[in-house]
Amino acid sequence: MTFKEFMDKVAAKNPGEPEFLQAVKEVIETVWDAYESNPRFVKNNILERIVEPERTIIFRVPWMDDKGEVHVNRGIRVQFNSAIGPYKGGIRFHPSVNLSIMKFLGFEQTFKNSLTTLPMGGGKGGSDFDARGRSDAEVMRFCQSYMAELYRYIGPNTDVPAGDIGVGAREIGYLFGMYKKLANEFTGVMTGKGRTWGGSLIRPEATGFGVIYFVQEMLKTKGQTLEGKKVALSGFGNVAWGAAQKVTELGGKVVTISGPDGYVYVKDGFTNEMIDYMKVLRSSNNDRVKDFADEFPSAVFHAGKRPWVEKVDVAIPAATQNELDANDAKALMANGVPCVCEAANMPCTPEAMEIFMKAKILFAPGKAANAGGVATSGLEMTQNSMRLSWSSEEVDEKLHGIMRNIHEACVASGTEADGYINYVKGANIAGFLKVAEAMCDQGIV
Ligand code: NDP
Ligand code: 2IT
Repeated sequence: MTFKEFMDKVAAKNPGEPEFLQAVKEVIETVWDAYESNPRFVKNNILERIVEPERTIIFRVPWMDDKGEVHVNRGIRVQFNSAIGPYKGGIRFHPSVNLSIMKFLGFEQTFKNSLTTLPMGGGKGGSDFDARGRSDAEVMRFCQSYMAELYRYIGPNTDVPAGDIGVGAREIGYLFGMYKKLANEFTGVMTGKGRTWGGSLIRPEATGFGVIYFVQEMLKTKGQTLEGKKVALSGFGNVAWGAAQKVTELGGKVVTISGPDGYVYVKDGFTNEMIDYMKVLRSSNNDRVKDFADEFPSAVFHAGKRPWVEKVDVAIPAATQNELDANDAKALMANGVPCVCEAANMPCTPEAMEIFMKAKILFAPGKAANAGGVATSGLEMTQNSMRLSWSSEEVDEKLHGIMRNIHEACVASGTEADGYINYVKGANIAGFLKVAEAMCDQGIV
């Protein structure tokens, strides 16, 4: 079979799933040669098996609002691959959630988790629930209804969900509480838990910290550091917040964050007070970064625009999939950007990625750079199993080590003849090989 024939087959089997097909194409294209040259993989038909989720659960989530009106949302959990460990991956609550998005995320998660070197398979879940304007009690009832169905399919050795867009500490609390009640078991079935009930220190910051540790390694390949560098972030959520903290701590300057209404620019870099305010903004269930500019006079608000028009040293998309397109990439390149690192999952469109990689600038994919979040979830699972908790320093040190290892794995599998580090290829090959070998070892299941 040629690569085109393979993709045509996957497209015919998964109609109306553009994000899933985009993710499959990117991964399979880069591992194609490694696959074809391995007779064991071919004999076991690993490629066709690896793009098919092991199980997909779709369920009704009915709930009542504060006025007594009944609403129905759709719940999804894609248990994508359990070759190297229990399914592991976040839950996303956002009105845009659909099967295509869940499948792309579960697919990506499989390779990301493999890169962490921890024993975790890939999964993802979510719902099209929109928390905007909803009271705390409404969010709680929704989470309880969601878990009332999901609890049958998960468990500490089966599937361990965590947070993602729209699912933070509050939602994890409500989801975990309902699981505990239904299963009559206090166990590490979710990660991102509160500190007093089994959560790991550093987990809230881990994704953002990990991204910046990865950026440090990328810059090191050019003999550079983050000191004095201007960094553009998009989004204003959990990941952007963690990244902003670490950039600032390392002497870099965060100059932008963004929301659906536009972006804000702070010429001299975010202060710690501004970084703290990002959390306030996120937990307000309000998606306007204009409020940030109203709060801080030194922040300039640009309505309806994305931050990629600014001249920066490092661009870090940290909001959502396909948020940085070819025009944005051209704008960044016109300003001579030397480094782009994905913090969100698949934030750059394929056209944007091509522009960066053709120009041979430093470019890292989300599945490598944002793996620190799930890696720290893996560390939370370990602590839960051992029934003890590590200090912040211990967790941070392990996280840092994992991010350095992922960088090394990308260099080892992705360095091209002219010395250019193709991080996309490196991450995909390193992540794929381990899962494919495990699938071969375990027979046709
Ligand atoms: P948050 O919910 O904390 O923040 C998400 C941000 O993205 C918000 O600014 C949100 O604004 C924006 N956003 C979400 N969906 C859309 C959309 N369809 N269009 C435009 N903007 C959107 O989520 P996180 O910070 O946790 O997640 C950010 C990214 O990082 C996601 O891609 C996620 O998958 C990825 N990620 C998260 C990890 C984690 O540990 N949390 C780990 C690894 C990756 P609004 O909702 O108001 O539209
Ligand atoms: O995309 C991701 O890696 C996450 N949302 C984190 C998943 C996890 O299980 O911690």
